[in-house]
Amino acid sequence: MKPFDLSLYLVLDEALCRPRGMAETARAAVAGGATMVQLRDKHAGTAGLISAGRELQATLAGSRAVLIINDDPEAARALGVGLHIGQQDMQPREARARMGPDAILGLSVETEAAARRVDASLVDYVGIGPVFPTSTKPGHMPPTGIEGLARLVALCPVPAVAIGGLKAGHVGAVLQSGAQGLAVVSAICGTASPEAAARQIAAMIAAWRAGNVPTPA
Ligand code: TZP
Ligand code: MG
Repeated sequence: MKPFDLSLYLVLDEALCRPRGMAETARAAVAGGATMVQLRDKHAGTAGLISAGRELQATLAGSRAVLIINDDPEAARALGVGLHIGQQDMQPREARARMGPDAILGLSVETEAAARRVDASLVDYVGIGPVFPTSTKPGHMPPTGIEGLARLVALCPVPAVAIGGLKAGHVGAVLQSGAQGLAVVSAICGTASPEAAARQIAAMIAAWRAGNVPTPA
């Protein structure tokens, strides 16, 4: 088993992290309980991702948070971290061949057809969504809703993290669906306190797992 924990998965958005910056946002979120951090910057290019990734690695050194790069195997390999790909990116087989057997590989899944195609010998986890409409990803696929999320989770042969429009108040419904965690952008990036925002979600996840139904703030 590769060591990763999908409980609270921060996806960084460079613009939403201003003026604090992605590294400080990630540091604060991890201090608050984020377990994974994905560097997702569609405009950065490989050199930009490697440079931002190095800063994140330095900032997160000593924490248990796992770093993942979106859609750039060359940058992920240079950094020695995991890779997340979407349905429009390279095929999982090619991504796995480029990353080697030990790297964490995540795949976005939006539909039942895509869920049925997930190959557990290639992919380590799936990101399912968007669960709800979100302005963070313009032009996204139709939202799954919580029922759709549960259906897709059940179809996927690997652990799932839910994404899209998720806030602290969704923790119970998301975990009830069978997903192992919540991936969020705006619920942490660009909030007044990314640490407090992460801490609130992480506390609700812990409470739900302990059998206490969390109450939305
Ligand atoms: N993939 C599906 S929805 C989404 C991504 C990257 C954006 C989620 O952003 P937010 O702000 O958590 O709704
Ligand atoms: Mg992509």
